[in-house]
Amino acid sequence: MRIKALSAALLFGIAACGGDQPADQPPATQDPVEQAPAEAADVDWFQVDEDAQTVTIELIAGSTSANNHWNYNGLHGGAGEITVPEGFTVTINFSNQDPGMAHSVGIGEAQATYPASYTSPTPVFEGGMSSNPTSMTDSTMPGESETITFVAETAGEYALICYVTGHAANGMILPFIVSDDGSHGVRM
Ligand SMILES: [Cu+2]
Repeated sequence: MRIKALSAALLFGIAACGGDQPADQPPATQDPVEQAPAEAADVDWFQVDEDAQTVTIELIAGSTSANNHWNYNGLHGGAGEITVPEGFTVTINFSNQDPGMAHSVGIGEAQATYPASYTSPTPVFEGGMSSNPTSMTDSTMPGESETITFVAETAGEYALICYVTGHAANGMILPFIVSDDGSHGVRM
């Protein structure tokens, strides 16, 4: 009795040649758009006194026309970042240079998105909010200024927030970090 071995058949594949195939296909995976990391900036509106443990910030709402004037020192939409050391006393000299719109400022928790309106916001640090911050007619009006002072008591990620209806949701916030290692500065 013989066992017949089967030989494998050799198959020839014939590749179809379409001819209308685009020459340059997009790559299967694309690198994410790289955002330039924020860099330490030497700005004249941020001053630290290490001995006195104080920070003084000159903050101008509507300093430029960016974002329909709804910006702080030209920054909006999460751009820029202020860092102050935990325990330092922070004074914000706030003024409104928007030609036609009320603005305010208060220190609140950082959020991925900000609500369209606020009813009675409270600052995370006592004293860290301008007067009547939600009012379109009685917050810090064009040409007005106001100074607020608070102690940055607890390290964490916060934001300076404009509480006038619609402003924070439309980007009128400025990231604000309280560091636990003494670091401070502005990145943008
Ligand atoms: Cu505003």
